Amino acid sequence: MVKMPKKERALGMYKDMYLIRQYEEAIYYLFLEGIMPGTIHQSHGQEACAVGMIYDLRKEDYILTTHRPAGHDLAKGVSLRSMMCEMFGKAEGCCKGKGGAMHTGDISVGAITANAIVGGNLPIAAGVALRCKMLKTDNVAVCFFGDGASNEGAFHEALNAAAVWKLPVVYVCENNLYSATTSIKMTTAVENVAADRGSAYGIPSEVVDGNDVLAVNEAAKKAIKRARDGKGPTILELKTYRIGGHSRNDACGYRPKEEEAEWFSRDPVTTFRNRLLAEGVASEEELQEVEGAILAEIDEEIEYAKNAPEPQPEDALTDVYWEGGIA
Ligand SMILES: Cc1ncc(C[n+]2csc(CCOP(=O)(O)OP(=O)(O)O)c2C)c(N)n1
Repeated sequence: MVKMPKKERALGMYKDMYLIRQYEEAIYYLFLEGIMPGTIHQSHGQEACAVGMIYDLRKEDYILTTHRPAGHDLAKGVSLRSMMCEMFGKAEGCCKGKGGAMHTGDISVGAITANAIVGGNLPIAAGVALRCKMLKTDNVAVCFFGDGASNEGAFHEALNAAAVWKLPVVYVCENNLYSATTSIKMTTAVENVAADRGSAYGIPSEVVDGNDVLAVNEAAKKAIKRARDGKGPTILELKTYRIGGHSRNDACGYRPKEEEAEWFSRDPVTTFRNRLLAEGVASEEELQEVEGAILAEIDEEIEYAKNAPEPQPEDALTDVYWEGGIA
């Protein structure tokens, strides 16, 4: 078990995980009530992956995420207000209301707009890392993807390029055992879908408990340092589990109940909360105060976003490529 860090750092990690959990819970109910348009792919259950990986990144470092981006984006510092406005399709959304749940991000904090094409962000991450290298910065790119994405051709092409060019990129497979509704047992012959394959490209890898924020953070620090030091890419495979369905319409009938119970007993947010209490890092009252402040902030931003201005019809013609250039 990784040693508990100092109080400020430990509480910082807890706050980030709690914010992600509660943001996604709130969004889920707004969808069910029919108040919010579109769909959502929640990352609840996978908060430790986002927070452990991103906690020590600099603002100038980049993340590249997927159709399940909320946790990564919030952890990287995309503002809650701009995330919430994006979910309501409002002009103040991080993508001006044009992206929705699968396309959040904010380049000003290094969160490259999420890419919902499974595996599509892996070669882009190699390109981002190549740019960091060519400009002689020591910034790094961290690229998240699911176990399903590691069966895409783009995964193999990106890994090969990243290895050959020793790119400053960390590839992070959040292995939640399912690609949408299909069990990994039906799609993949190796046990560690990303890590076992890294060796084919000469990339070092590590398999980590993705529900333990401190374990993820230990592995992240090593991989990020390796990338910053010019030693090339690493693959981390974080074993984790979604709490809910693939998207909001999925009741998860395909998952064995015993499997769910086993993983739910290791919920990353409650496990870390219990450890904070057990090791005397924070009292119950302190944690409730932290949690109350986050819940109040989320409520405030929901009200703000509901009343925020809509994009104008002419805005549909900006931020698009056309034959004359970019509008
Ligand atoms: C190229 C491509 N194929 C199929 C889809 C439809 N699709 C969206 S998410 C998903 C499952 C992806 O599974 P995984 O990579 O394991 O990520 P997870 O959903 O588990 O986070 C699929 C098949 C897509 N978006 N892009």
